[in-house]
Amino acid sequence: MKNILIIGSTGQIGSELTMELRSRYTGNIVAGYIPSAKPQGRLLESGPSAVVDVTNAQQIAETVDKYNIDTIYNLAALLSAVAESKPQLAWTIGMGGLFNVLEVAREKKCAVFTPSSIGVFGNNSPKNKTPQDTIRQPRTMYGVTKVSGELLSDYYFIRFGVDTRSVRFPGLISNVTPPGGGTTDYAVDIYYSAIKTGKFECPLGADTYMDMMYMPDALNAAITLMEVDPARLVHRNSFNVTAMSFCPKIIYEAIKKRIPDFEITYIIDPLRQSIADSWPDSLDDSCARNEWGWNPYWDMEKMTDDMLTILGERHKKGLI
Ligand code: AKB
Repeated sequence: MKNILIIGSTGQIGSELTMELRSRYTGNIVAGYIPSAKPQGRLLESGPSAVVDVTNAQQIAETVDKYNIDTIYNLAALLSAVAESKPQLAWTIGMGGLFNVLEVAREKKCAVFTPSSIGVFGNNSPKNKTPQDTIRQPRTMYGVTKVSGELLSDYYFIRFGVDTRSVRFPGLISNVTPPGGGTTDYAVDIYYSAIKTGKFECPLGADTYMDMMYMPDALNAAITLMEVDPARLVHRNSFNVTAMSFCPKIIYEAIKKRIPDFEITYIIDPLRQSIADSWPDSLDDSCARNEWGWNPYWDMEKMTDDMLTILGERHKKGLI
């Protein structure tokens, strides 16, 4: 049995991770949310939920006490592009929020998972097969909060023994809750556009490579890492993980094989393009593979079949 609090449970990762945790564990799997993003439907009905704003340490502590929480998944964050338009808020949520979570975890002896990102890397990092331990000098507020978050999480482990663990997620692709304000979002939007209109305006150049992952693998990564025997971990905050690397041209061609009339035009968004250009083309995730058995199931072809099938069915029913 486990008692888990998910902060940011209605977001892109949270909405699926909460359901996955509820399917795997008995105990209180509490969906933490802010009042403007209340859980709906199955997320609301299948387990307890509570207002938990990550910037409010008292709310976190009270919920941890009430449900006897042993593990916190801290998913609250602004994604990379939107963080550039609201850098102060990105810091308040990303770092202020993490500090609150770590302090509560220290006092109440919880384990903590906080997603990091390929955004920790920058123009000075090796571009291909970017290693686990290398230069992390991002020039975005998102990247600054993620690097600082990794350091702070390691500090809480070394100094206070808080069981902090994390992965550097690449772009996440899902057919459930859409992302908002990320640089990799095009790789989700392209599937919706293919199904809904047969046309896509791509905000990134055709040859812009980045790492990506299908959501079921991402959920598995987070849960597997939190389950593994800590004696196996050399690293903690944070592990490179990846499942595939592609550029807009390649994903367009994969969709066009299945929808021959699909069209793409490139209308570059300079902010997203400059962020994408500063991120790795591909990651080396061998430390995650060796230390806790990371091994993704979904590649681009399987994911494309699944995305188009699921979105196609939902479109026929008028749901998207
Ligand atoms: C973003 O694009 O901001 C995120 C990420 C890769 O961290 N999806």
